[in-house]
Amino acid sequence: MNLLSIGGSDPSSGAGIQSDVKTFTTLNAHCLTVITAITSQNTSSFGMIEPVSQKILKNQLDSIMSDFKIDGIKIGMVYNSQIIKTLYQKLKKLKIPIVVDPVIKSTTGGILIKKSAINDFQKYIIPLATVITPNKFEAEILSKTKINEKNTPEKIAKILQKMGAKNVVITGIQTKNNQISDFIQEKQDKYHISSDKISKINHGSGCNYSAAMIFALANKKNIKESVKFAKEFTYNSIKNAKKFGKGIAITDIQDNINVELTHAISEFIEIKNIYKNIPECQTNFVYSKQKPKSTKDILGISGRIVKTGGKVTVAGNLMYGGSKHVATALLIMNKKFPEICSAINLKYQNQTISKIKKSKLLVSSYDRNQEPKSNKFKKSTIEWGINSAIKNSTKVLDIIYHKGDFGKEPMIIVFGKTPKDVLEKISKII
Ligand code: PXL
Repeated sequence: MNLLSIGGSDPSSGAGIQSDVKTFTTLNAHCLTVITAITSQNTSSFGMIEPVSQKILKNQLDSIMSDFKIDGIKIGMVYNSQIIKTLYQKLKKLKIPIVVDPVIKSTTGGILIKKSAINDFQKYIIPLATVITPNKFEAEILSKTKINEKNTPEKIAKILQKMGAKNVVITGIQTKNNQISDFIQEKQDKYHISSDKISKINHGSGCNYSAAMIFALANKKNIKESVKFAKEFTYNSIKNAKKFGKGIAITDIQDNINVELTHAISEFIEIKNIYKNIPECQTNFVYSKQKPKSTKDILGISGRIVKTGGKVTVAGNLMYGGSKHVATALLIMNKKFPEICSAINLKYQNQTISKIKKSKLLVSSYDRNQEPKSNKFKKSTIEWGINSAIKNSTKVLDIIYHKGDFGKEPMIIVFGKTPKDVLEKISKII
């Protein structure tokens, strides 16, 4: 997948083009870039801005657009009217998702768009937007309206929609009780989405949000799914922010493994009635680095996915070494079938077993009663069990189960190449 980021260069690599290269690369998309301006800035202060010439701006766009099939575009910093008009001319006929991140001011106080260009921004850039992602401050400037009891987020979003944005996401609209909520105005629908807030002044979170958003849209996710994905991605990037320089922290993106597993876990817990598939010993969902040497190379949930009544929640954090049992099962499986890097354990239920048998998935089982006594001191039962279940299999197995033992709960483990692969298999058997 090719995603194009159009915006300014930030030499601190906290925001702008450099940040988007990191985001798209982490998400396994190829990042194309068109630079509109060069800034000088660091984590303490903002220096100067030099917009690029029209000639090189047009040339960059032509080079990229004549070669690549572009799946989505993010527009960030556009400093002046000339840049804005050129972008409009080159992009107006495209039929791919475009996320507009209307950046106005940097955290360190740099003004990223000329005041004289705001009208042209409204006229030419906003109509390009499949989604526009202003924060509260940017939404107020663009709509020339202060958000208050009378002028609700909905009213402001509708003003931006009238200017031509198809969907409007106003971020950080309300923060209370350690929650941060975004307001979303789709064509027909409107709603808030809240999530945990981390109070950490940072450089980069706005760029992370809009870049993750275009990635999700280009992957055919709908607006709500894309907002959720962008929020989750940004939450993690802020949580992981580091003081690389002397000033404020720069958001940091974790490895793919973390991003993919986090996303899959949030999809898993939203499956209807999924609590019925959580065993008494709870569930872990794991994802391994390539060629894991031990469970320390396998990411899992430190406190597992837990069932409380009809609700399912994630307890603890994702940690390498965060799972013992499911990670051990995966480790053994991966030794024989190195492409298998993800696994989850589910409650043993007769109805699940019969669905597994009807599906095309490859399944094997082991009987804990068959474990030789001599083994119990050497290896864990699960290690012995998985080994015996895969011993005679030449094909990659999708599922392994056991029926329990005295005082031991029976269990189903679903394996896959990636967490997404595991989720697809789960959807066939529950
Ligand atoms: O975060 C907005 C942003 C976008 N693009 C560039 C920036 C900044 C903030 O500093 O410098 C180039």
